[in-house]
Formats: sequence, C-alpha cells, structure tokens
Amino acid sequence: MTEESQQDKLRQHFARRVTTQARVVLDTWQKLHENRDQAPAYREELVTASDKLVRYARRFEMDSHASAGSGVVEALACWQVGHALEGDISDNLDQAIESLRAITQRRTDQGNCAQRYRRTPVYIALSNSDLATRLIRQMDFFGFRASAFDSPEELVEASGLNKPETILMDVDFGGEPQSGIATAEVLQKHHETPVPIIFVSTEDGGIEIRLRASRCGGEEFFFPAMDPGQVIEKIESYTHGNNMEPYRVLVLDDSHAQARYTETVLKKAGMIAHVITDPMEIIHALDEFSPEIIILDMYMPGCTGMEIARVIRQQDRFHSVPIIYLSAEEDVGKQLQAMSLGGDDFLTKPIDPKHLVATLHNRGRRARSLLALMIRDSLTGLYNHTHTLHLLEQEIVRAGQKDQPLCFAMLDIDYFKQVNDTYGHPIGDRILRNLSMFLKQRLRKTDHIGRYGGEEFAIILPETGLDGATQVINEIRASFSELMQQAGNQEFSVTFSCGIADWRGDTAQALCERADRALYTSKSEGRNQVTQAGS
Ligand code: GH3
Ligand code: MG
Repeated sequence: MTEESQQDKLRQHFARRVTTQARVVLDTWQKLHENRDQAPAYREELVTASDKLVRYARRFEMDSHASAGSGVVEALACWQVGHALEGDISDNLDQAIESLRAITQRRTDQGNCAQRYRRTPVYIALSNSDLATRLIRQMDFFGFRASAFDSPEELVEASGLNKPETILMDVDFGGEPQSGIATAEVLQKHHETPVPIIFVSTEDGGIEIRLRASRCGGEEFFFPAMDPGQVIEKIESYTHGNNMEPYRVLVLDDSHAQARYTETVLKKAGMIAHVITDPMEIIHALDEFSPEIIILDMYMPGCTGMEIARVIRQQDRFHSVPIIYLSAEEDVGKQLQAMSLGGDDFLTKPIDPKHLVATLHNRGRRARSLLALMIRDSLTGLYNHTHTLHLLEQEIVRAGQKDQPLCFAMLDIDYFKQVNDTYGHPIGDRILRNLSMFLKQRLRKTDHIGRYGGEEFAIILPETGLDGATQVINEIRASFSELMQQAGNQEFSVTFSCGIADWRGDTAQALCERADRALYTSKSEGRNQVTQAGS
C-alpha cells in the first residue's frame, strides 16, 4: 500500500468516527424532540454527546463538523439544568441541530429522493476496518444507517444511548478470545428485549461458543466466510419480522356485550378488530375490511354461524381465511358439524383471553404463510406474476373511481445471462434478491412490486403521474448501477432497463404492452435507461 493511500484510509477511518458521533448527537436530539415534555431528562446526554463530537472533529480536523458541533454546544449552554426547553433557547438549539444535520446527511439522504434512512441504526463491531467500511457503503445503498466502532466500550455506550436494530460483531471483537461475546452479554443487560446480533468468526468455535453466542442474542453465527450480501439479507429479514403488520380480525356476534369484549381483547393484543352484530352486514364487512381471520358466533337471530361460514366460503377470495367459532355450545357433535362446514377452530365461551389470542396468532401466522405461497415469488418475496396483474386491475379501478393518475413500470436486468455465465447461478439469484430489496427499500409502501418473470420486475405506482414515476425509477436505476455486487473477491456492477406507461383509461393488458414496448426501446437504445411509453 502506498503512503498516500494509507493516509487516505486513515482519514476515512477518522472521518467515520466523527460522523458516527454526529449521528449519536442527532439521534439523541431526535429522542428529545419526540418527548419534548421530558426534555430536561435528555439534556445531559445531549451535552455529553455534542462535547465529544467537537473534541473528535477538532482532533481529526473536520472543520465543518467542529463548527456545527460547537453551535450545538453553545445553544445547550444557554439551557439551564432542570428547565423546560422553550422560547429562544429552543429555537437556537433547533437551528444548530439543523446545521449539523445538513452536513452529516449524505447525498442520498436529501431532497425528495425515494430513499429514506430507517431511524434505528445498525452497529458494526469488526476488527477488520476495511471490511467494516465496505459494509457501511453497501448497507447505505439499502437504506441502512450503519456505524462502525473501534472498541467494546464505545459500542456499549452507543447501544445504551440508541438501541440498534442489529449488531454485526466479531466473536473476538476487542482483541481477546470471545471478548465480542462478552461485550454482547454486557450490552444486552441494558435492554428489555435483546438486540439481534450476527456473530462472525474466523474459527469454528464448536458448540460451547455457539451456545454462548446464541444465549446473548446471537441470531447467526457466520463461519468461516461472511459475504456482505448475505449479511444484508439477514438484517433485512430481522427488520421485516419486527415490522409485522397487525392481524385484521372480523368479529360477528349478535351480543353487543360479547362483541365489545372480544374487540377489547383483540385490541389489547395489538390486532385490528372490526365488529358487526348483524349477520346481514357480513358481505359488506368482508369487502370493506378484508379480514385475515373471522370470528363467528354460532347462534344468531335469522341464521347460524355455520350458514354464514358457507356463504363466506363461496367467495374465492375468502376461501382460505380462517374461521373461528366462538360459542357457548358444548355439544361436541354440534361442534364437529360446525367445523365440517368451513370452520377452522371452535372455542367455547367464556373464553380465556390468552387462549383466544394464542389461537388467533397461530391461525393468522399460518394463513399468512399459505397466502404468501399463493401470491408471492419464493426467491424474492415479491408478488408473483398473477398477483401483480390482479393488483394492477384493482388499482386501475381505484384510479378510475378517484380520478387519479397511475403508472406501471417494467424493469429488466441488463445482460443478466452474462452475469449467470460468469459468476454462477447462485450469484445471479442473489442479484435478483438484491434488486428486490433495493426496490422495496426505495419505493413507497403503497407501491406494488412484483417479479414478473425470470429477471423482469413490475412496479405499480398509484397516485403518480408519468414524470413523477420516471424521476423515482430513474433515481433508483442510477443508484442501483452504482451498487457493487460481490462474487467472492470480485466486484462488479449490474444495471437494469425500464419502460414506464401511465394509465390512460386502457385495460391492464394494454397498459402492460405499452410499458413493455418502452422497455424494449430502452434496451435497443443502449440499456441502463428509463423510457416513457407513448400512446
Ligand atoms: P438483456 O439485456 O437483453 O435483457 O439480456 P439478458 O442477458 O438479461 O437477457 P436474456 O433474456 O438473454 O437472459 C435472461 C437470463 O436470466 C437467462 C436466465 O438464465 C436468467 N434467469 C432467469 N431467471 C433466473 C433466476 O431465477 N435466477 C437466475 N440466476 N437467473 C435467471
Ligand atoms: Mg435481461
């Protein structure tokens, strides 16, 4: 390594420390901002963090950070211990924080770009700082805000201040055998629920070490090699698990008191409950609420729960939605008969709330995984071709009703065959998953993303005009092309081409065909570009 590049590395390394500390300041301020009424409790933390920032920034000659940090320190100096944060003092602090944010944020953080950082950070505690830097760069592309640490003390301190989403840690981080695991044990004591930790080891370690790692929150144990792509996928999967959507449960019970009671139990368990007491409202409720689980009373005036279940089952859409009977009926013969008519479970009143919630969780989880098998692609987790078209049809109806724009984009990876031929099929698969995560991270929750075919993806963008959609996809195209893909020790980049069509009152099929023609134009005009469809 030349002296110059060594210096460059060193500079980068120090710069990272300063920006990490700046983020600690911003995160602390964020916590304060969200709990303004308890602001004095965070004062001390903010003072310590910003003092440290100024010290680091001066030491490593990062002038803009030093002066923004000093701005925060000065604003804080006017805020007396134990006093509320208000008036000029509050305004000055807001301003100082804004200046710090402006210089700390990266290019992709700014403007109305589709990407937003997740609020919780990912911490990296690896002895190999080159690898840490590479990972931070890669993770940045997927919207993860990662920070690296040099010592166990710094890691423990930062984790206490701002609980990370995940920690990636060397088993011997800190330099001693198993000192990383020991650090994890200390760090987890500060949290009620453990931080998921991905351990990396250069040695197999054996069962004792793996057990110890697993007991202190170790979710993975990577040995011998760790591929950045794999790590990012793992982290993505924890985040996905954490953000589980609440179950949507429809309750039909003619007794108002029982219905309200069930509703309270469900809401307490974090589910979304919709209650009806008139069986004749069932069809309307199914359409409006789209439940994932249905709870039915057995005996109601005018009809029985079993009859209702049969009507529900007659609709394709609700063929596999779990139906749970909740009734005072204790006759096992009648219970069995009810189950044979499309019910999945039979619970007798009075029901223990814990039992009800556990049953709903089990049924809901299973129903979701079955549904996922039906509508999602197994490699990427995106919607499959059939479901994507179904969603497109739905969105067309909605756009028509609301008189709002709608766009449909088709993406195809460039020269993908060559990627497979050069690096192998498994690397090709990884790139497909990478692109799908990339899209999920950067598009809105209301956009639908599908894997249309092999290396072809489709995106439905409701309430978006042609120019807006083109801008978003073009930004994604540009940043995806900058992403370095890994295959062993080799790095390379991959691009995609895209065609976008806006809905002009035509059918789903016509819309797809126009997007496809635009995609073809992108391909024939040199690839790695986005083309808007004509009429
Ligand atoms: P172009 O830029 O014109 O799109 O060229 P291309 O090489 O991407 O297109 P082509 O249609 O010639 O090849 C597509 C390749 O995609 C061939 C196929 O092996 C690969 N492919 C399709 N599905 C998968 C998959 O699930 N996994 C992997 N690894 N490869 C796939
Ligand atoms: Mg292709």
